[in-house]
Parts: sequence; C-alpha cells; structure tokens
Amino acid sequence: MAGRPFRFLHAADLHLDSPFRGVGRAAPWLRPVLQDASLRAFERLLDLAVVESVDLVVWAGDVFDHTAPSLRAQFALRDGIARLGEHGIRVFWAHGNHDPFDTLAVDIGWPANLTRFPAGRVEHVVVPDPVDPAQPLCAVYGISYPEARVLESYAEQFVRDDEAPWAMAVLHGTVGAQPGHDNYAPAHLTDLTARGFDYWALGHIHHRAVLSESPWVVYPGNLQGRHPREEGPKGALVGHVDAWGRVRVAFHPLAPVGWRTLALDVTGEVYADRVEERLAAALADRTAVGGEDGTLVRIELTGRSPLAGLAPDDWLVMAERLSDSEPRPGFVFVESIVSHLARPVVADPPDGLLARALTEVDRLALPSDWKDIWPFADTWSPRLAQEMRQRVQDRLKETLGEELPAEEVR
Ligand SMILES: [Mn+2]
Repeated sequence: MAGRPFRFLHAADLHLDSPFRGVGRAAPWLRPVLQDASLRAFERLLDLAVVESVDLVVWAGDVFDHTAPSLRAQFALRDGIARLGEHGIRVFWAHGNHDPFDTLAVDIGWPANLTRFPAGRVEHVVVPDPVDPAQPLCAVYGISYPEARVLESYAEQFVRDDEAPWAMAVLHGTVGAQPGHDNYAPAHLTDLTARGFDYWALGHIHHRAVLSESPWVVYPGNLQGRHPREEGPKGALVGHVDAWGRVRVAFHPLAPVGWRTLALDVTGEVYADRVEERLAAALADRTAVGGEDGTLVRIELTGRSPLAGLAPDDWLVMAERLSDSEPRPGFVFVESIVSHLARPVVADPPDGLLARALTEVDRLALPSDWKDIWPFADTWSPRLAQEMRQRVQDRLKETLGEELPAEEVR
C-alpha cells in the first residue's frame, strides 16, 4: 500500500464523572479537584486530539462509569464530540460493560461525527481520505455490549474485507489472562492477531499494555486512576500511521491526579519523627509523580520497629502532616499510611543500646516511671529487659533499702 499517512487517538475506560474511592477525608480544597479529575482528563484528551491533528478518535468502552450518567458527564461528552467535529475529527465509540448500549440512559442527542457501534454485532465504517474523499483512508470495525455481562467471545465476529488499505478493530474485553478484571468478551491473543487487522484498540483492562506489535494489540489503560492500585501516569495513545500502514504508538499522560504507592522499610527506626523525615524525603522525589497536577500517595511501611505499636489514627496524623494543606502545582496528598510493621525480635541488644537504656534507668526516680520502661525493653530484647529489671532492683536496694516485689518488676 501507499496511502496517506494519518493519526488516530485511542482511549478507553474514561469512566467520566466517576467518584474516587477512599478519599472521604480529603482536604476541602482537594475534593473538587478529585471530583472533576475524570472530566479534566477528558478535556485534555480533546486538546490532544486537536493539537495532534488526528483524523479519528476511538473509545474502546466504559466511556461512562455507569448506565445513568450525570447530565454533567453527558454534556461534557456531547460538547467534546462536537468540538472534535469542528476540527473534522470523527469519533468511534464501542460500548463496554459500564456503558452498555441497550441499558445506557442518555438524555441528549449526539453530534453527527459520532459513530456508536451496534450492540452485539460488528459493524464497520470506511473513513474517507480527507483530501481525496473518493479514496478510503482506513476502516474502523467495532462492536458494543448490549448489556453489562457479556460472557461470549466477540473476536470471531471481526472479519476484515479489503475495502480500505488499513483497518482497526475496536473491542472492550479481556484478552489473555487478566487477573483482577471481570472476564468479559474473553479472547485469546491469537484469536485477534489471526484476523488480519492492523490495530486492535482494546479497552476494559485499566493497566496500559501492548500485547502485540505485529499486529498492534493494545490496552491504553484508563484515563484517570481512581484508587491506589491504578498507579502511575494515565492517559491516551496516539497512533501515527505512515504511508505503508506501519504504526508508531505514543502514550500521552492526561490524568490530572495520579496514584502512587510508596513502600518504605523502617526497620530499626524507633522514633516517629525520623520515619516522617524519611517519608518527606521520599515524597519530595519529583521523578515519581503520578499525575499532571498532583499525586495521591498510599504509604506502606514494612520491617521491624517498636513503632508497630502505633494505632491507625496515629499514622493518620502523620499522613496529614505530610500532605499539602492547600493547592499547589505538583501537590501531594497522603491518602493513608498502612503499617505492616512487626515488633523487633533482637536476641542481643545492639551495641551501646544497653548502656543507654541503663543510663535512662539511673535517671528515673519513681517506680511508676520504671514500669513505663518494661514494654519498651521487651520489644527490643528479653536480655535487655532482664538487665534493666536487675538494675532497677539494685537501685531500689541502694536508695530505699528494699526490693520491689518480683511481680512488680515484670
Ligand atoms: Mn470495562
């Protein structure tokens, strides 16, 4: 072939106007940022399509989060499609399990540049060459879910004919083994690669993944991560098709808010402020930013430390201290600090620790103070605890001329 080079934008799982999970205690300034994130990502998707001068935009399902989308989301979508139309960009939408064709309640009319693929049946559209409309530029094949639960494979319905020199297939579903996702419209990768298409524009799996490059079989991932497992930059793909039908795929991050998990081993740390210092330093690393505007962080603490005794509410205090209290570019909000800490098991106290602990014992005056030390000593070492008890007894004998009853020194 020697056709006209063109570009397309491929996105999926936009879940417009969908709520964030687990951010109920977000600061007041952050709540609207999170509520608007999916729609702001969508605005950026439109900007990207215009700036990149794509010829077509394809959405591989779950454009809406549920079957009764808010009017706000409907208008955002309608206006967005119309805006693309003003730039001569055609839009193709294959409905998925969150926005199934037959049960999706829409209260608006769609612009003429939108093609919604029919429910349960593959249809294709030949897109004409914008300069010489008598010539085909490419063909786009797609199918929509009639309802949420589609358990049969749709792959066999995709049959390419040769009207157009280049053809794309748009499908929402599970290709290959994808743990953690509903197994909808399941297909093996080889079911797709054998069918003669140049590019499979997939949706449903929220992690970006290139399953094959010849032909291309691609999940762009969702547009805006909504919980800690949907980590890292999220956005859309722009495919550059050259005159010979070869495709180069470029990822463009669009999500305003990104998720990031920060794991830190704090073995040996005994002071919460020292842990906080280390976390603040890790959070300052701007190379690990999740979103274009800011990042929500889940912190996972591992290792052995006496801080294992802190309660979730205590860690919440630190999460708040580490979070931005007002908006700024590159904001950080610590969604939670999850402690997997275990108490230390130390056969012998580390060098110097015993001496320091015994010095502390010597400085104490009252038996009530001594008792505060036992739990701490036990977390470090039975031997240390034993030494400390002995030292306390010695001190008592020395200063008061009496011994504490054994059950009090344990
Ligand atoms: Mn889906």
